[in-house]
Amino acid sequence: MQIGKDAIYSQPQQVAAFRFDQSVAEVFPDMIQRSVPGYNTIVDTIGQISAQYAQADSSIYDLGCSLGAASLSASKYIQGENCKIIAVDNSEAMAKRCELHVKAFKSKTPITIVCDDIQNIEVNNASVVIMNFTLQFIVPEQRDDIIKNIFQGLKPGGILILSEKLSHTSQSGNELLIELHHEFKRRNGYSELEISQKRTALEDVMRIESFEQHKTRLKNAGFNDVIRWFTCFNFSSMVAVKA
Ligand code: GEK
Repeated sequence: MQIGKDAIYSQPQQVAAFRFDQSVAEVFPDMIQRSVPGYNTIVDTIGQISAQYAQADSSIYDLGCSLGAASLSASKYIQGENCKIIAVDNSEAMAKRCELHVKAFKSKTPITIVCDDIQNIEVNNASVVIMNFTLQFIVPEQRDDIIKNIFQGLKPGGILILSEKLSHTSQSGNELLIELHHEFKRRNGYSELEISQKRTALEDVMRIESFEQHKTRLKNAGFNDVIRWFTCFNFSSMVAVKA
């Protein structure tokens, strides 16, 4: 499969709200690696954490799977018997490309791709649920129900791996993290125009929250422990454990 370079915002344009359409799916691996600090480390470690918590005869869900990077990492590391991975994305362009991508690999743990909204998915018999930078694209009012649904569908001892872009609670701290992230993007070849047009496109689509807000939601849903295992600038990943 050809992997293109992300030049979506390289020319001045009337910026529309960001969508995970065909043009984004085509350049997605390049886009996410140049935009999310530590993306490769996060994806690889998600596989390792999944292997540690995957229980025999259970399901692993990857909600908002895009091209299936986290699912593939989990399938590479999981050694448990009778595990299956269910990878979900509501973008048809992503799900179709994910199908092609995943087909190219063989592993003990099969991956099934479902093109649907996370909100229509009933999580069942799960030992691991992965949301790698997906919750941030769901309107905040619907996030509590999604996390509760995940908690209900997890087996005892199961986990949710939740990666998110975060806001910081003090304004000056937040500005520092934003500037460090923009510098990361510049060093990866994005121009000032690309950075600012992308920011505009994401303004209403990606509504970020602080670590404290996420932790409170996870605890309210019933999770016992929330471990923040990765942070670089304003990007973090956490593991929430069901006792
Ligand atoms: C990775 N996890 O590479 N239902 C289903 N999918 C959704 C929904 C929804 N309601 N809203 C958004 N998505 C991936 C990266 S990208 C993160 C995840 C990013 C999907 C959307 O179509 C997109 O594919 C994904 O969530 C978010 O490990 O681009 O910053």
